[in-house]
Amino acid sequence: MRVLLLAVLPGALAAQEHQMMGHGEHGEAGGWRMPPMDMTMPMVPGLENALPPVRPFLIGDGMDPAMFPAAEPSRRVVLADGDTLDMDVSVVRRTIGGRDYAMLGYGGQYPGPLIQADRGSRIMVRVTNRIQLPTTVHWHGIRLENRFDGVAGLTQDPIADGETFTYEIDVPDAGMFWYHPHMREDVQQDLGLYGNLLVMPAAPDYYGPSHREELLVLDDILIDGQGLIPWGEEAPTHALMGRFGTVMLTNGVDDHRIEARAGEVIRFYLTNVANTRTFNVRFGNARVKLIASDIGKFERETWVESVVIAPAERYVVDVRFPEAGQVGITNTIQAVNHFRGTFYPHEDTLAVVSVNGPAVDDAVTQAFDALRENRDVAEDIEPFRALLGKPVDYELVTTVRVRDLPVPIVASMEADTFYVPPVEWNDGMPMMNWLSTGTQVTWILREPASGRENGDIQWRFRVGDVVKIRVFNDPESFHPMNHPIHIHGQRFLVTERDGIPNTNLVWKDTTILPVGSTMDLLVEMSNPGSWMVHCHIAEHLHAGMMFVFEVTEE
Ligand SMILES: [Cu+2]
Repeated sequence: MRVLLLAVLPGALAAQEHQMMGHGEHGEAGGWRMPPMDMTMPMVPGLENALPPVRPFLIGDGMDPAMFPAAEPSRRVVLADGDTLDMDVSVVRRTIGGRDYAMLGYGGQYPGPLIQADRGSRIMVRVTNRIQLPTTVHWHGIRLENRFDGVAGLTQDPIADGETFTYEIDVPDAGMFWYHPHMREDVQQDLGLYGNLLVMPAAPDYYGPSHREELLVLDDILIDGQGLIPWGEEAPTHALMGRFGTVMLTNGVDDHRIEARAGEVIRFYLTNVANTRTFNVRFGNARVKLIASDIGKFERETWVESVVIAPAERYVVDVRFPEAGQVGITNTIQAVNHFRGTFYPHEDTLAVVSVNGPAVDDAVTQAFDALRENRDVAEDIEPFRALLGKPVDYELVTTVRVRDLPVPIVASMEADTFYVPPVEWNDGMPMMNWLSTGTQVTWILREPASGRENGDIQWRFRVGDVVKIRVFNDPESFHPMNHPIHIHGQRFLVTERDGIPNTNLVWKDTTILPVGSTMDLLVEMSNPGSWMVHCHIAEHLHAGMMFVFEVTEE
């Protein structure tokens, strides 16, 4: 297979690597510029002048970013039962790496306002659209009333420029949730439309003790020396692997800093809002305790080396910083070079923690050493315990189909499947990925039993049904990739992966399916309506990877 790969790379690799730096001539053709590429990744011959077959799109195109108001850092808004928040969607100026960009913001903030509400309350968010793109807001992971789920064309009409839509949001579960558009997420979410919704538990000791809380909203953005790389107007670019960024953003900035004291226990709420990047988050030499995920706590706390967080997932960890000094919060991965078939260690800094004195050593510091068993979670799961081993009700397979891709891409990709990693931690083939659009690539959720795919899948359930769904990520497909699978409006348990039962359960709304892997999801159909199942890689979603199921009242 390597032979075929080299056959489409005539000439010495070394010679090609010298072509890597200047792709300026691409700037003319309709505003497309080739995304930056790593020096170790050669250009594929035959693609030197290729462009994505869609029009390039930038927000506020041609306008000086100075025309737009500067976005402000996210602020916390505490809403009591019945309160309403007014939040507009607008073009804002953001400064990243010392450069100004026209981007989008909720309430003029980056990320959008941190909305805090008590579990069991109902809050209203009145969204006014002040951008030319139609939009909606999806309340990710919240088991709310279907008509407020924010899915354009399914639960509501798009909110047009100048229009307002009021979301009434019931929050039945404690945890960290988030909100984002459910229209062209690959563009709108990437441009900054995301924020957290923190639902506070009733019990004061729901979590163990900590000194304080920090949010880590993880994102990346694709920028070169000239600015933002345009998005595809009619369909997403980067449809094969999703749009990986070149600059890491934590809470919307590329230089996030946190002050801490030695011995301090900080509770970190992690949310991955990136289009496609899965992060492997490490906290240097600090000890990390895994507490909770999407919809509440784990059955028991565990010590972890790192946290793997796929797009749209949330994790909650307690971290104790042992001593004074600088600690990097990093994305520590095994990157892949698809041309060489090689893996190499890579680290991105997501934030820097400055740990200073005087040291803290109080009851909270001491309590950190203990791991809690969460009896409340075990009791909540108890009614489902007998169903964990039930037979599979429905099966899905993930695969991909391509048409009209340039021949060099197809040839390289076919060669490439020889060393495809279970998780694509980085973009190991930036040019081919960029050139593949949603017009050429169809990502598929296929139901083998019916032969139906994506929107043709027809599932109907009743409230109270508990359904086991097996999902298999076919490694033999043209270009397999990991998929974060998201189910709207319900909660599920991952009962097993690759035949190994999960012994520390947690309620989820999104979970990652690596290449070649099989996972079983036990879904509680608790919420009536029309709900989506989809891959949360924004480009995969807009390359077809979704369907709708119905849940009806008794
Ligand atoms: Cu996907």
